Amino acid sequence: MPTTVIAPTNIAVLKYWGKNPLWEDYNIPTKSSLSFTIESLYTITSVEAKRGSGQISFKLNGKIKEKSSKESAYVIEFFEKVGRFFSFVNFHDYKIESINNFPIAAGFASSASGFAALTKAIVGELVEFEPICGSDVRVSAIARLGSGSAARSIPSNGGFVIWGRGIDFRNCPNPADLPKNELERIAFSSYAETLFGPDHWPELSIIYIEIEPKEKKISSRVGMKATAETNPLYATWAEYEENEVKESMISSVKKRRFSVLARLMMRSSNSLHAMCFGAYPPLMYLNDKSINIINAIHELNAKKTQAAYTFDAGPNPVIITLRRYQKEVLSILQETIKNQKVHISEVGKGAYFCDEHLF
Ligand code: 2P0
Repeated sequence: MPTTVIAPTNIAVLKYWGKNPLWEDYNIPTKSSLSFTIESLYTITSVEAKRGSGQISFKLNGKIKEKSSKESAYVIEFFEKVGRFFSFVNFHDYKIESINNFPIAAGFASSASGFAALTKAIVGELVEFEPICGSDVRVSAIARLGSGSAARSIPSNGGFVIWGRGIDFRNCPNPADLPKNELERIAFSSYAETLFGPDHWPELSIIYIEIEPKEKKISSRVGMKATAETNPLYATWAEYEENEVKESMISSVKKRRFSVLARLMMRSSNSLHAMCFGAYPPLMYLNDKSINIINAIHELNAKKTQAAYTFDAGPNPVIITLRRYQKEVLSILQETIKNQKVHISEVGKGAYFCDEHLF
């Protein structure tokens, strides 16, 4: 029988955008990020491991993914990285099946829930992980090797999550120079943890709008590298968010101060897209509908702050509001964007094991 996990996706309000150049292979970020766990967008993954030589079969949303496919390449690369630290992983064959309940790669962080579900299922399936992965901290750092944002979908309590950068990208050792134990210590120093569970702020409501379900042209992985390498303001921005924004945002959530959170998160989203536009050639993930949403929300907030938007590497907005404002926010959104799919969710828990299997 396989091991099956459901992992929700997460939406960052303080964004991850760029890897520590020396630790790029390990997805160690240049800066910390903060996210909410989204209850209703998730991946379900079943994994069965048998003694073998590392053969992987991977089915995604009902279709077998050939070895040459981009999705399989990511999964194979992930196993290779995990196998560097935990060699027993290399001595099994894996049957993997995964289903997402939302569009892939359109800026709704499918790699986050995908790699979180896969990691937790592998850890649950291989008994050798039992003494190693006693807490979510280690599982989160392993998920990070697959995709950075996946680290934030692991903490079981979900809610409002911080993914710490672990080391400062401007002053850190080169992994090539380190003995194995030191390399391991640093590689596992960047992980995500729940700061406040989903019950902390039950009034929060998350609205996401599918304005563009198609796959984005430039992946986050490629886009963040281009931004870090070609935007001369990049390092200053990363340090600014790490040192000047992070604590204020945590405090706004701790005290449930919606207007402060709203301002900080909209500014963080805007500055991410400004960073992208400042890359060369410029990267543009937003489209005219995204801009209309931004304008409509600022207009709505002119009297009283009722909603805040955030955009990942795509044009689809995720809007955070309070339940008492939800009706008005939805009516503004309907007027601005007609005939688009609108979904509403709550902040939820993190990844968990499930008894219903996909095969
Ligand atoms: C985030 N995004 O914080 C940011 C905001 C997109 C924009 O995390 O290369 O797919 O696999 O580590 O995790 C998307 O980046 O990138 C992302 P990899 P990932 O949610």
